[in-house]
Amino acid sequence: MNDSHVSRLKGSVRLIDLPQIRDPRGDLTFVEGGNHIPFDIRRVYYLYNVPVDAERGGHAHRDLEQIVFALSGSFRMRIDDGETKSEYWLRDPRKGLYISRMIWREMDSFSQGAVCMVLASHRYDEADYYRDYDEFLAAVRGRG
Ligand code: T46
Repeated sequence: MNDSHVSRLKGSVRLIDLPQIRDPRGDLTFVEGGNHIPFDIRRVYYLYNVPVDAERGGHAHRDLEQIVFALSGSFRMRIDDGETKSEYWLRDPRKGLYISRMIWREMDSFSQGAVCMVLASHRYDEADYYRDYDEFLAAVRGRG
């Protein structure tokens, strides 16, 4: 591992804190385009009814940037830039995990009733995916 790879993962994957309005009626958090999010939001999707033993992800994106939230419950995100691996447990709806392009991600350990919401920089495009890890590694190391 060298410093350039460490800093690539540091800059490419980070937690984003959203505001929280505390209220006895229930808390409120909001997301503003052009303020909290480092890209224009072109798509929102969410995962729900996820079995606790499910494994999702297992891919990287050529261009897509995303921010992943656990709106309810919790799950683990394993992150890999081709050199450095890390993991995040998402369980706080105020904290989103920003993931830039060319980062492999895997998701597991979903709690019962977990809801994952994702803000994405582009509309869905299967051609943007690396779904084969070796192909991703070759690309990220400059051979793809
Ligand atoms: C990611 C993680 C967090 C669509 O038609 N439109 C969409 O917007 C999406 C996201 C998926 N799909 C179709 C493509 C597949 O036929 O839904 C099916 C399941 O997609 P996938 O296996 O990619 O789902 P996950 O949960 O493994 O991954 C998704 C996102 O694809 C991915 O970008 O980072 O959630």
